Amino acid sequence: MVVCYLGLGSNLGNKAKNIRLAVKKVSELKDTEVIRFSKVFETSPVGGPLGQPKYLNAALKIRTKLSPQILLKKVKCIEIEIGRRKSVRWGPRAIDLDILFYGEKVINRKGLLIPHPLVFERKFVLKPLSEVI
Ligand code: A4P
Ligand code: MG
Repeated sequence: MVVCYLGLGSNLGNKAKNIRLAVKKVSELKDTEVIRFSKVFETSPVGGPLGQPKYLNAALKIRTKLSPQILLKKVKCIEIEIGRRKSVRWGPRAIDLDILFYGEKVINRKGLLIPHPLVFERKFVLKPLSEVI
């Protein structure tokens, strides 16, 4: 089992419900358990198109036997199940699920960067993360 941290963000639709549903779906993943869940914070959008709605952000501490690639695939599936559609970079989304850390692994591949880029610069990631670490 590896300890991982996930970042969650939503700024479309029923944001609180989207976050709750994402947590439930992560907890139902095979060989994975949720250890801690942060409070949900309302945050102002950083980057992306002007005038996009405020976000709700949260973080999860999980333990998993899934490899980083499989975990990425699973969280991308959860995003689609919750109604995420293709949008502009950093644009509004029903749910965004990012793998912030995967144990102590550093991964630098096309399609998978761990630690997640900009983690250390973004208050909307660090605040919830600090509650579950
Ligand atoms: N990808 C690479 N590494 C990872 C990883 N560690 N975890 C790839 C998850 N995905 C990873 O992501 C694009 C591609 O990144 C994926 O196909 C995956 O293979 P995406 O989620 O489809 O697109 P995105 O979210 O628009 O891009 P990105 O770069 O993940 O953006 P961020 O960093 O997630 O920022 N303001 C507030 N207040 N709150 C927010 O939550 N979020 C963003 C998006 C901008 N502003 C925000 C917030
Ligand atoms: Mg993302």
